[in-house]
Amino acid sequence: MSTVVVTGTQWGDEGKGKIVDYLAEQADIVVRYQGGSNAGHTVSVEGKEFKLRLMPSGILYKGKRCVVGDGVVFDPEVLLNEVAGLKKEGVEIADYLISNRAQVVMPYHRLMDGLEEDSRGQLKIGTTKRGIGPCYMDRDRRIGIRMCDLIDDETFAEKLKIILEIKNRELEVLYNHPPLDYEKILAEYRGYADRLRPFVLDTPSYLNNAVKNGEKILFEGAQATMLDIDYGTYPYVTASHPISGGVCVGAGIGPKKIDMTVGVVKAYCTRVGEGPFPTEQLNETGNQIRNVGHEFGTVTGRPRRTGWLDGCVVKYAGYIGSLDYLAITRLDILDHFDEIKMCVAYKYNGKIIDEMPANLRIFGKVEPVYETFKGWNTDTSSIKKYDDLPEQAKVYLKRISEVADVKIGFVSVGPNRNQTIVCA
Ligand code: 2SA
Ligand code: GDP
Ligand code: MG
Repeated sequence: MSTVVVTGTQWGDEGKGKIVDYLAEQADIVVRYQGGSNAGHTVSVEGKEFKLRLMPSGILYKGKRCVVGDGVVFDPEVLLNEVAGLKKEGVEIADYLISNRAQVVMPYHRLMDGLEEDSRGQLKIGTTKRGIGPCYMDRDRRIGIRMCDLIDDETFAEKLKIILEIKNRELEVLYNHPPLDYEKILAEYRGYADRLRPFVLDTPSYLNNAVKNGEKILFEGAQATMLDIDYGTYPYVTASHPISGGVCVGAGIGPKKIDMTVGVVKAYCTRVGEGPFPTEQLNETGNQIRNVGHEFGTVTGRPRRTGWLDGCVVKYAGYIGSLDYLAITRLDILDHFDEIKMCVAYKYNGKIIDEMPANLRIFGKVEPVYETFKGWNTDTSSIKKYDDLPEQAKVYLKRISEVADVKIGFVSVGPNRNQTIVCA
């Protein structure tokens, strides 16, 4: 397979970073195609933990090329700090490339993300406040600044002048906020431009040539299907397309060039931020999952909401993303539960419903229909073969695959590379 896409099937934090890192050994190039520094992808290598935000998770192997694609909203300060941090940890940074079409996250995006969140009342989303939504919004208003603008001194100075006037007006009228200083932002971002210029190029042409030459490319999704701007639990979603289709628009690769799609499924379910979550457990079980699984936001440190696996969500992600395989992660976190539940259908007004409700008032009221599984009460974290997993764990995994109607490709039983079972 020369092109593989890895996406999240739930509400994020399924362990995409771990699976991408595992698969990256076979890849030549690893590409991020959407989102930005809202992502927190944790990768453990030889006991050391790396938290990646903008840099693709292939960076921890020597010699892999990493690409930040067109669909990413790119915060230069975050990436430069990330590179410095990785170098400090002794990671040898090979090639990394940034699309000349990627939108740049500006200080007013981060500022407005926070101001808007605080003024939205019941429509508060619980964003990461990294400027993601405001940056995509400016792209769509066609007042965004792209990397090709940033590295062109004259264009950048002109665009920033006009756009900052608009932004300062909005800051004053909407939030009674004092204006941001043009010269200060210009100087700061010119500094980033000088450091990043050598890495900026036309990544669609680079990637399409790589496909033609038979190189192996791994596309790394951030966030997940249920946070997709169109297919997720709108409006409690992020502002991009984390689904596999997002690769086409976010990396400039046509659908015919995608060979394989892998959806990452956490063996239970979590969500950060607001919005409905039918299988949420606001009880001792939920606390137990959070405590055993250390479920806290990688970027913001927020406690994650926790609950049982929602098979309806995984099934939905399966067809929205044309998934070939599931990678089921964090099975080991369920090792010591006497009883495990999985939602296999939704009931609304007493009737089973087949579709994922678009209307959040309905989605907020669906009743999960649960199947109950006996726990396996066995440590799975050092198991290397599917056949060696406890029988009860296999019953649970088989049922996930049946409900989702997608084959299982991988089972992960710990954060490290060698805690990955290949099934297909
Ligand atoms: P945003 O900042 O505009 O993308 O927020 C919109 C919604 O998307 C959710 N979102 C996430 N959900 C899970 N994990 C994410 N990354 C971090 C992590 C989050 C953190 O790895 O833990 O540290 O809190 C992520 N990024 C965005 C967000 O919660 C909103 O619901
Ligand atoms: P991502 O955003 O989807 O990459 O996921 P996060 O990095 O935010 O959260 C997943 C966490 O689970 C990280 O700390 C990973 O190191 C860890 N992880 C991944 N797979 C496994 C697994 O199978 N078992 C355990 N115990 N931890 C895992
Ligand atoms: Mg994460």
